Amino acid sequence: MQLLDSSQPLRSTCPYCGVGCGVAVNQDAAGIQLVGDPWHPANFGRLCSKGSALAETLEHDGRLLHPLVDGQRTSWDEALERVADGFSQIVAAYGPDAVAFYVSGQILTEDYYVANKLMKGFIGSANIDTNSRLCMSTAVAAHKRAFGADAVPVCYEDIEQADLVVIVGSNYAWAHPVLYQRLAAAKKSRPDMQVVVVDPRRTATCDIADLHLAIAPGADAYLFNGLLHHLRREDALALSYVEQHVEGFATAFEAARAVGSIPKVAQVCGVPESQVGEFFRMFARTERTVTIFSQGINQSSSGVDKANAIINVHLATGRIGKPGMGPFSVTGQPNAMGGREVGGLANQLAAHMDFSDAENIELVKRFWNAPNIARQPGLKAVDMFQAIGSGRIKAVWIIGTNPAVSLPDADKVRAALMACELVVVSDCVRHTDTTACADILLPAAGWGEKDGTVTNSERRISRQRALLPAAGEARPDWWIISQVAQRMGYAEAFDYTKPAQIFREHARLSGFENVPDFRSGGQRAFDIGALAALSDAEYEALQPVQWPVNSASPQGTQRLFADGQFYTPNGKARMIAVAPRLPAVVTDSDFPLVLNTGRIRDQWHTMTRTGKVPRLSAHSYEPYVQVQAEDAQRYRLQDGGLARLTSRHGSMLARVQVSDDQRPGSVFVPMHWNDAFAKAARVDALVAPITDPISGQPESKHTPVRVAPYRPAWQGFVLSRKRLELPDTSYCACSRGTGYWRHEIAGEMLPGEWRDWVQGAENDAGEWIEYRDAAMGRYRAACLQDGRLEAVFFLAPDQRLPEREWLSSLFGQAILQPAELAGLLSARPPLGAVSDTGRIVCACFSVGAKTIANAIQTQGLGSVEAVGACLKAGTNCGSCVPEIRRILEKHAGEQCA
Ligand SMILES: Nc1nc2c(c(=O)[nH]1)N[C@H]1C(S)=C(S)[C@@H](COP(=O)(O)OP(=O)(O)OC[C@H]3O[C@@H](n4cnc5c(=O)[nH]c(N)nc54)[C@H](O)[C@@H]3O)O[C@H]1N2
Ligand SMILES: Nc1nc2c(c(=O)[nH]1)N[C@H]1C(S)=C(S)[C@@H](COP(=O)(O)OP(=O)(O)OC[C@H]3O[C@@H](n4cnc5c(=O)[nH]c(N)nc54)[C@H](O)[C@@H]3O)O[C@H]1N2
Ligand code: SF4
Ligand SMILES: [Mo]
Repeated sequence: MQLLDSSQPLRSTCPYCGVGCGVAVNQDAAGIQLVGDPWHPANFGRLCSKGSALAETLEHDGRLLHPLVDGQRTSWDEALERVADGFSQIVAAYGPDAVAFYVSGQILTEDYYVANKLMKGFIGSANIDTNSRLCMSTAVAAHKRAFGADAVPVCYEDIEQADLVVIVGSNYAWAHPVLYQRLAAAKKSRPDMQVVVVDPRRTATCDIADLHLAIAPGADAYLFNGLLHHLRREDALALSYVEQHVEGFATAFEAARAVGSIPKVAQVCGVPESQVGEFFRMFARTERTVTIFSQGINQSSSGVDKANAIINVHLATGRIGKPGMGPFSVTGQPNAMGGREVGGLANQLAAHMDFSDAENIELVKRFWNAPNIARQPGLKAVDMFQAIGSGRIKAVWIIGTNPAVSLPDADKVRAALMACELVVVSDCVRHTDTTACADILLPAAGWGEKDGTVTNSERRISRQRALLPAAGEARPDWWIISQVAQRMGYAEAFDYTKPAQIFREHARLSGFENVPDFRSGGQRAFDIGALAALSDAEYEALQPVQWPVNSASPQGTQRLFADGQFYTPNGKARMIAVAPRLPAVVTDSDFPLVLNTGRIRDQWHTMTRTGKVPRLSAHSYEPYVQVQAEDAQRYRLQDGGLARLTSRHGSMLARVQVSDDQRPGSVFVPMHWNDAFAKAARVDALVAPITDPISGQPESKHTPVRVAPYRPAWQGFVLSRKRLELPDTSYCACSRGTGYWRHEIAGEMLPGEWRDWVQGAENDAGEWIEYRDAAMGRYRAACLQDGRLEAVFFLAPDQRLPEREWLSSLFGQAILQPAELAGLLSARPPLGAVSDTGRIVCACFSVGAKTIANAIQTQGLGSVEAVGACLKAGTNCGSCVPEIRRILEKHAGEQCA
């Protein structure tokens, strides 16, 4: 692989989370080297485990390399023609609302702008929605209600400058690792700084928490209403600020008072009174407070109200617009913000304008010279897929997202796509659960191959730059969409030849008939008018900058609302009267547990990129369900056994992890696994398609389920150089190791003869050795070729199987030694071999839990730093530090040195 320019480090932005870290990429004799960009203001050189493994995702294996129509390779011309014709014909026959785009917070602003313009200005429907509906739409709606615009008040420095950081419904340590590290470093240097975590689970984020409120699922609005009431009683409000800059206080306060005082709040939140009291007192006495919130708030049927209950306490205390304070909705995807800026949600129009104002519609129509401007909001994601299912929408183009995995009620979503007349999917990857439903597949250029901009959580616009030539015939999304638009008859409005041209148009629209200073009548917060005149060279060299960037703030804007003026008609912020509600569907005797879902440390969403990287797949290699110990007992679930989870909508299988991090009555399952990596492991098949009435965001965190032990006829694992298609398994989870694939499997049907089954799966003409214990139902086999290990199979009637670590290490060898061969089928390493490292904790240096525990015990290590000095674990990206500390806590006092 050869960089486009290897004479100097190329700078770009990480394509994963909304922290938006800068990266610098170089090439030397050893290959492509990628490090954190020391100059980028989001990360100052830091990267997390995912970011630091980016270079390992660049190989072309698994990529979609050519356009495919009905599974057959075609030319771009043919494929684009087919898409344009398909959409045009359906629009002509059934009207523009019979088609839809479903796009993503992972495409670049330029891609997003073009897709939105085509649907809303030219096709004439607002049926373009995005996976941000599942992610940030709640925060968008709450910001608009409170501030009159979707504008994030704070910047990253505020987190470091705060004296109290409240983290609500966010597993910051795993989902925004570099920001978490900035916070952890600030707390270390200022130990008086306090951190409170509000989350039903004990997460890695609790590592630095002074207080963890393990709140009952969905109860957050009671907590924040209770806080508002408490602040009033304690005379801790900024009443003169409220007087001058806020409206709606009286009704918001009345609603809050209904929640009652601390004992009542504690009861409904399921948290000890003392903890609620402690939190309220901390909040009351600490002026510099930042409240971070994320999917534990947003993904809820009352998410908008919850977010406003949080914003209310900041407005009532005047803690906004000043250093070290403010409500902070952190964004998930790298360009969640960019999508909001172009107006890519179905209820937005463009550049912070929506359909509520006829003048805005005329303004956008004039600017685009649009023949068919949409005048009504389109369908939000969940409704859009229901309309696809009912046949109301007949053609859909999916760009940069994997809805067959990530939307609620995912089995229905998949069925809807299978039945839809025309499904076009643009992706970088050939085989995903969604590409499996497509009629036409368009190969998109991936990260490192395309140029454009993204906006991070603190409104900072950064460049993603092309580092490498595109794989195969892949093309950037903006190009693909523009080509289709041209073929639909809109040649002039979509004659784009480069992203800089699109960016300039987008910047111009943001400033079009907008007054740079909103205090003198400008209405739109999003204004980057000052960037409209960038030359191509200036765009190429664009440095990270925070919007607004206009004639009033040509260098960008670090913090909003410093002067207490908001984007509402009278300039005042609005407090909202919130009547708290619990999750829409409650548990009952059939479905007695609450299913909570979310992220793990080293995987990104549906794993299309992170799943390719061995060191990111070692920390968690199987879908799992975390269950609290008494619940495990009650439902007869065994740690390490398999379980079936069932809701009213679907079911799945997962490995049981018994853990006291979990609240009784609540279970947690990662959102990541899907058919491309597992069998029967899509958690969204279970999630109810219930949404917030204002934002349309699904309640992905609180689905009632039951969990029962799953006892298959046999279980086993296969380690193999190739990825295998295994016959007759009811459960399978594949993960990539260094030089091999790991398959954890289970099945209902015992094959007549294991040898045939095994050799049918690994159909290489190798040399086979086998061991069978018919009485115990155990079978083991290995395939070798010229002394090199090709595959091992371990099959048993239950989960009692040997550790995989030593066996996997044998794939690193060209020839097995006699002692290794002798121990192979008993999984017994020769004396002195590194055998069982345990589950990998440190992804950067591949250090396992058992190695760490062992070093703590034998060498008397007493701190994270000591573990780092001894094993290197935790010394690179730092993502594993919370886990190392927990291992230390567990083994404290066991030292035998
Ligand atoms: N490693 C990794 N990082 C990522 C991503 C990834 O896929 N992998 N994805 C990115 C994206 S797109 C997003 S949106 C962000 C999401 O980032 P986060 O929102 O931090 O991640 P989640 O794990 O979805 O959920 C956060 C927490 O909400 C808690 N929660 C559940 N119910 C409740 C409740 O009722 N109240 C409260 N207070 N908490 C609750 C969960 O237990 C969970 O710990 O992460 C981004 N970063
Ligand atoms: N149960 C449950 N469900 C959830 C969530 C949850 O917490 N719980 N979280 C929700 C949230 S917050 C989010 S953001 C979604 C995420 O869910 P998705 O968006 O469905 O997940 P990804 O795996 O990120 O999908 C991105 C796809 O785009 C492809 N891709 C990458 N780069 C490009 C590009 O440049 N161009 C194109 N055309 N394709 C590209 C990738 O290969 C991949 O197939 O999941 C949501 N679903
Ligand atoms: S925190 Fe990690 S995933 Fe997020 S942008 Fe930075 S390096 Fe990428
Ligand atoms: Mo997200």
